[in-house]
Amino acid sequence: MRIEATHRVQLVFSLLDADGNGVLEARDFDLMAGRVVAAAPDSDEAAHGAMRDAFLRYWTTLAAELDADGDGRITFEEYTACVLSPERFDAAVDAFARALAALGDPAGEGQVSRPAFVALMTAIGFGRANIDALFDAFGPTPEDRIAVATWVEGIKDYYAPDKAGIPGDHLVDTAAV
Ligand SMILES: [Ca+2]
Ligand SMILES: [Ca+2]
Repeated sequence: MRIEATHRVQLVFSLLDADGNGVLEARDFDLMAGRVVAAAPDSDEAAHGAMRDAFLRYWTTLAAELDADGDGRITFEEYTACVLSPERFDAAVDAFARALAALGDPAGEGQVSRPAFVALMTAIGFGRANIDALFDAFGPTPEDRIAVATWVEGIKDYYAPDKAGIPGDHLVDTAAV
C-alpha cells in the first residue's frame, strides 16, 4: 500500500470513531450520520434518509468484513485489513460517496458550493484548512463550485490503496499522523 494511502486510512479510522473511544461500533455511525445530516438542512428527507442508509450500510459492510473476532467492534488493527481487499467495500463506498455529495447539492444542480462542502466535511471531522485545500484541488468554477461527480470520484479515490498524489491527500496532515 502507498504511504499516502496508509495516512488516509489512519485519518479515516480516527474520524469514523465518532465517539472517540478507540474502536468502531454501530454507535459511531449513528453519531456521524446525525452530524452530517444536520449539516445539510436544505436537503430533503429522501436525501437525509439516503445518507443515514449509506452510513448504516458502511458499518454493516465493515462489520461483516473486518470484525475478525466477532465482538461487534472494529479495532484499528482489524480495520487495516480493509486495504487488503478494497474491492469488498466498493459498493458501500460508492453509496456513501453519492449520498454525501448529494447532500452538498440540495437543489440538484450537479454542483456543490464551497459553503455546503465545508459544512459537510466539517461535520465529518476534517480540518478547515484541509477542506479548503481539497476543494481548491477539485478545480472549482469561477462561482466557487465543484461538480458533484468530481467529489464522488474524489471520495472513492480517497479509499483506494494504490493511489497517491490525489486531491484527497490534502485532507491528511502528515505531520499529525
Ligand atoms: Ca467508537
Ligand atoms: Ca472486533
